[in-house]
Amino acid sequence: DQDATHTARLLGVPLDLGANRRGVDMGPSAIRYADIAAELDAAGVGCVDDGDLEVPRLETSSSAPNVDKSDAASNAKYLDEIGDVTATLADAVATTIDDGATPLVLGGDHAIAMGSMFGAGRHTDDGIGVIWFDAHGDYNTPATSPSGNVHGMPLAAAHGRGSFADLDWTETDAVNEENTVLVGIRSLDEEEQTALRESEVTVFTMREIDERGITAVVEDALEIATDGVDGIHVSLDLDWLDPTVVPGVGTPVRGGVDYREAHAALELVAERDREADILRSMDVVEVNPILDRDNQTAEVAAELAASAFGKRIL
Ligand code: 6HN
Ligand code: MN
Ligand code: MN
Ligand code: MN
Repeated sequence: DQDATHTARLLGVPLDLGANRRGVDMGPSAIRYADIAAELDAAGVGCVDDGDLEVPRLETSSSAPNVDKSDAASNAKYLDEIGDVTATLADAVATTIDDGATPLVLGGDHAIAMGSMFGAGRHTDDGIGVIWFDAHGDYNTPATSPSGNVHGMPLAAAHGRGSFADLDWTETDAVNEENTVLVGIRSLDEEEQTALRESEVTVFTMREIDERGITAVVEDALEIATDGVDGIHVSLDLDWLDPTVVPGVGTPVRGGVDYREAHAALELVAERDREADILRSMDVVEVNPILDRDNQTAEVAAELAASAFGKRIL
């Protein structure tokens, strides 16, 4: 008997303007094809599919990337277009939560997490915590990013860092820095490292997982993320896992968690949610079907989302 209490609402965001490799725009289709609805159903979770958000496409977009390397503040490709998508997604996520359901946002590149977090943070008294499962920190700002790709910046945007504080579409009050936890990190740019060190963010690198094991680390992450907040947003970048398990990601980094560790982590999220109803929203991002083999990365994405929403073996 499954006792999950959520209704999941699937929201596809086929955005790829935040990444340097094409293909993640097909992520929502691939995850649906991997039968995420059936996975959630097996978890006893009601699932409504709200379809895909309309997003600007590179092919039909008249605008250039808008990148100006000489001006630190505008070193972010397609930031205006991504800002529009972010604002639309934030509204959709906030409305879904107000309706009593739990948004499960399917990416798309990781830039979309800005919309998820801004929406999840609305209408809260004490703000939200975030658990960020990723190989990367995604803590660059336009001024620090070596690539100019916005998918390397969403968490810094949520904390209102750098020039993100000045943009009218960012909502930076509700995502609490001290309740933000990165798990499984193994690739940080130099200035990203400095920013994280000086922040109140907790970073559990792969080293902590090696030393203490995934369950101890995720228990700690949950403790920190849920402390005094109205709920948490869980952001799952598929490149968190080892590339041997998930070939279909655009920015693979060796030495990630394996399939069982990933499941254990997301099952712990579900367990804590059963105890204390902490899960406010989730996104699953960076699935790139062009680089995938037999849709296995999308299948892993669907399975891990179901685990987070309460799928149990017994
Ligand atoms: N992701 N730190 C690199 C950058 O370009 O800023 C990589 C970012 C990867 C982002 O995987 O979501
Ligand atoms: Mn990543
Ligand atoms: Mn990421
Ligand atoms: Mn719950």
